[in-house]
Amino acid sequence: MSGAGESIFWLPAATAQGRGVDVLFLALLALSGIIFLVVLVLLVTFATRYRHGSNAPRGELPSLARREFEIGWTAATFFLFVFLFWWAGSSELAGYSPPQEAMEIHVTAKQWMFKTQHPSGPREIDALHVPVDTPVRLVMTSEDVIHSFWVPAFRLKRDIIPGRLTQIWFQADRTGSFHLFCAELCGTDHSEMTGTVTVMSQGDYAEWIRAQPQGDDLGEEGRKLFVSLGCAGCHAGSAAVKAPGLDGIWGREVPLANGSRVMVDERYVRDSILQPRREVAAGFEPIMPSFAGVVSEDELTRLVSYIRLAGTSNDIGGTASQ
Ligand code: HEC
Ligand SMILES: [Cu+2]
Repeated sequence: MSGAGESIFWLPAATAQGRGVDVLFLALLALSGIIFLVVLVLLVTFATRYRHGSNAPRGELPSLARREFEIGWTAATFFLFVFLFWWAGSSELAGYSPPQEAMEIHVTAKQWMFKTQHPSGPREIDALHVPVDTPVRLVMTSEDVIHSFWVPAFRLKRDIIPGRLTQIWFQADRTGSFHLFCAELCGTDHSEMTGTVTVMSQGDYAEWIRAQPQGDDLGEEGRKLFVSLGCAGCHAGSAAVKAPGLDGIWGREVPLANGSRVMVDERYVRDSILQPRREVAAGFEPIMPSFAGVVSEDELTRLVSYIRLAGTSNDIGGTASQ
């Protein structure tokens, strides 16, 4: 909300990605400006030179290689546009591939607030605290309608869609607080759906996290749900029902009954819980009930975290007996 070089015309970018967007924007502006000027000058020149009654020559056009001229400018424009497409496309695509080590924050949007949760548990409403110079991956979903997560200073905007997980990532390189807006008209109080992203030094962030009320982390909350919703009754090693063990499946490819293979990630686990018939694991009966309408988005996030972490903590089999 404050920073060096700020003016009413220009909000300085607080991420490297953001500065890349700025360069692209300025380049497009300059290019359009140049083309506008060239067209304007030619228009005025010709309109004056060939105005009614002027004695400018009006005979045959000079035979100066007209075909080459046409081919030349058409090709030049074509390659210019291909280059612009590549430039904008690659900068946009970079926003889809977060670095492996990125810190993961869960965002759940609803009318009319953003709820965020840190990997170690702390939650915030309409606020997000993150450390500077650290890649942060946002895994987002909505409890009701489409919202959009927009931080102008990061040049970052992505829709948050009910029933789906969307991701973006950023790495802030300046500390400070920055506006967060919902950028998708989502109902009466859409304009009030705002918040603040606070970028802190690494030390301040560690201290901030320590000062938060200590709840369970996402994985632990997920473990409790896994037991209370009855998942463990089928999926635990000791269960009488024949269901696949979920321990360590995260990030692996599993075979499906239809012969294809699928990567176990957020999308797959989510769909397995909500639409178990869609992708049935090979060698198992499709007896898992759908939990659509039973588990909330928040609960899904926790279950997914639990299954992901179970690969490292190795405790899915043990939970049923507890
Ligand atoms: C009635 C027993 C039963 C219950 C209850 C149950 N599941 Fe399942 N689950 C299965 C069976 C059987 C399969 C394998 C067939 C299939 O993919 O539908 C499966 C598949 C899965 C898969 C895909 C695993 C793979 O290897 O492809 C996931 C993830 C999963 N369940 C998670 C859960 C979660 C989370 C819950 C609780 C919210 C749950 N299940 C509740 C029986 C159950
Ligand atoms: Cu909204």
